[in-house]
Amino acid sequence: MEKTFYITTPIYYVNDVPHIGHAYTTLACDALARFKRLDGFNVHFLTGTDEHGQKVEKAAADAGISAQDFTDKVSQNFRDLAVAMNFSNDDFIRTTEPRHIVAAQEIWRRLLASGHIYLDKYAGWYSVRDEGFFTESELVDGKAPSGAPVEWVEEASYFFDLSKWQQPLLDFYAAHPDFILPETRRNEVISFVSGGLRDLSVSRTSFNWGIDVPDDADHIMYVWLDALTNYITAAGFPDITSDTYQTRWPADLHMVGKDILRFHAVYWPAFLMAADLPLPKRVFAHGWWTNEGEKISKSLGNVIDPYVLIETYGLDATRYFLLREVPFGNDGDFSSQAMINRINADLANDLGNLAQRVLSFVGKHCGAAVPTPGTLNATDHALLARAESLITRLRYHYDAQAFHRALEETWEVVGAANRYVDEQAPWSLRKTDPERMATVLYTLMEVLRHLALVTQPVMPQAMASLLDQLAVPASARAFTDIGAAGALAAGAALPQPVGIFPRYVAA
Ligand code: ME8
Repeated sequence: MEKTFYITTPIYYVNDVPHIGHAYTTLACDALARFKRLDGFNVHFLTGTDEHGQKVEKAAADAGISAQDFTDKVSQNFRDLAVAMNFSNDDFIRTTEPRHIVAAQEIWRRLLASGHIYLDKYAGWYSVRDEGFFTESELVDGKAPSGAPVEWVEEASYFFDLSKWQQPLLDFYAAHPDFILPETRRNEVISFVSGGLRDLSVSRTSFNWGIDVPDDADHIMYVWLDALTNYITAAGFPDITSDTYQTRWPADLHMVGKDILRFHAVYWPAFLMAADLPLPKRVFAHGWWTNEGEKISKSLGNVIDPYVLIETYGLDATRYFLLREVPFGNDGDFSSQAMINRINADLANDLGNLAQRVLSFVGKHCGAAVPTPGTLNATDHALLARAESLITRLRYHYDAQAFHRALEETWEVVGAANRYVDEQAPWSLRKTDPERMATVLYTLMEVLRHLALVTQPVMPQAMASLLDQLAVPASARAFTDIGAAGALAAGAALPQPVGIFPRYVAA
């Protein structure tokens, strides 16, 4: 049977310009999507924009244009970011698209028909920034827990009977211990749900920018019910008998920031259960970045612009840093010093230098062709075996979204290869034992090939360049080429080597 993998990012609010936080979430998904493709999965990687709601309506009004024109314009910023970051998403969904409006209205009809939605009146606090409802007791100093201002709302509203889903949700979490990760976040959700759930207001009447509630023109759908549904829209819902839906849904992974875990791990599964649809397999909540120790915010003016990072440090170095520096799931602090340290130590020094030394030596002294190895000794075999077996460990780490661990283990092999070069000193074997020199260099090139193959998901361009320099054909860069299957052919001509990771020198 074909192996499939459906992975999603949150859909981003279009009122914001894309910043490091958005880039980070999508980057993590991109690395995982690329890993799975290389590992033979049929991957569907979805991202997009969340375009309805009061927040976007306000932003459009402030910009003095219609909400539709506004969203058309700013949604493009997120597509542009995907190109700049070299994201490999297969689809980009906008909640204003007809396919999504059809899906959102259909899930509404299902919830209504099954008796889980009823008409009443809402009176309570609303935070436009969070697009969330709060009770008096949830407020902190008169604000939402996120610090966002709240306003009093009283209006006719449809409600979803969330209170009835407490036990089914708790049962589901218990039966699927990996549904919410990391574990600390899972515990937070369980304790929140255990505290009891209130029915949720799922329609609004006091503004217009949203999807119409079917058969009741006075109401628009609550933006989170609309937005969460994007994940099944892109899987082909409501055509649930289609091959597309059958192969994609349920999703393998919803990647989100910790700020929106409750929507994904409580509301969304409850909506799906009520609509009699399967639940996604996992929701992973990653942490938040701060900037040089400070919370990132527009008002502080310290928002990190991904374009500036790419321009300053290079795309692949930026991608590497974001996934290597912070244990995935934890909060992390961005500092330019930490970035420079990573670039100069891990990339320029450890991997870059290793590749450069080996390739330029082979270029000069082995006729710019893959050397013909003699018999490999135990040391050679041991190093090669480490490089070849990395994939088993990396599968495990990628499946746990532990990107930092995957990179850490890969760099342990980089370290072992550097020690091997120093010990074997191929440069001094040139005169004394050229056959042994060829064997050592061949072993090193094979190790570099493996390092490049498994690091492609994080640094696709740099690793493509390294594989080009090793004369690995484009058709031999999947994980099935690990080991003897894709071994370098002795005698193959090599191109002129070029550095892959320049040292960062402050301007
Ligand atoms: O919440 N560090 O959209 P949004 C890390 N439209 N990640 C960050 C971050 C930071 N400092 N700031 C933002 C929404 N993020 C809804 C989602 S899904 C059906 C609807 C990331 O534009 C993180 O992934 O506010 C967070 O969850 C997301 O941006 C919020 O994006």
